[in-house]
Amino acid sequence: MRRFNHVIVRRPCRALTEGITSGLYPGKPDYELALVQHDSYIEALKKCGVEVTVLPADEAFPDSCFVEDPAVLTERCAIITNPGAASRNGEKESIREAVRQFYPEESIESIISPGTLEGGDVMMCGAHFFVGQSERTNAEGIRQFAEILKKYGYTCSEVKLEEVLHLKTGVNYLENNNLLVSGEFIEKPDFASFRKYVIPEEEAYAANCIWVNGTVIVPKGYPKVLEAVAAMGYPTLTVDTSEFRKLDGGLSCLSLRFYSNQKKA
Ligand code: CIR
Repeated sequence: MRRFNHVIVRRPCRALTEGITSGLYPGKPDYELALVQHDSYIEALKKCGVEVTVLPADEAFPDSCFVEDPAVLTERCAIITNPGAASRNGEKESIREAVRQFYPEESIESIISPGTLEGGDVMMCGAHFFVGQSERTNAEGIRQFAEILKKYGYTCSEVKLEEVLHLKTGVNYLENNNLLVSGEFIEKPDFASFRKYVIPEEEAYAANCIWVNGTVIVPKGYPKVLEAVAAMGYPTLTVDTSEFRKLDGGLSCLSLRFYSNQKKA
């Protein structure tokens, strides 16, 4: 895996308290605490050796700090998605502006209606991408996504979701063939060839860890997952994401992690 050199994040907005939630983790996010946690998240990313671009808060979109969903950034192209959640669909416009700084215009692609797709449903494993068909990502979105990926020499396969919000809510790739799996993904044949660590049910939220340049960032408060990831040989960092969890958001949702040598001034 090539190292990531850039990360894009967006500051949480005050309207965060009105973000979409399944209610699985009850309570309204505390905006001030969310800002403190977001600062810690940025610090952890910087420790992993990436340059972090911090986009300003966007009050028009309560969930806009979850930048992973309106774009998928690869080494060869950027794909602006078409979020399936109506209140989030407009996030794609401002993320496109941010992405322009890092990708030439001809390699910025888009998913268009009636196709929908959210980045949380996309898991990159080398040159192969798993895509979840979910309430946010539909079959037409996946068809368009696969066609775009093919153009750039990537492959893609679909995973049907039954229970969780996004694919990466329940399964995450840590490179070196290591996969964290929980719930509905434990037995899926799609992931049979990976070395799997099965997340204990009571720590299901921590299935959403992120690999950043060899280090794995684990959400704070999940000792079994932390121990397991360390036992796999990874240096670890922890970040408290309690306020984002109330909106079903995890570590991956809060950033776009990618390689680009194109940064414009
Ligand atoms: C939403 O429901 O869209 C947000 N409240 C949470 C988004 C989480 N994003 C992700 O898993 N990639």
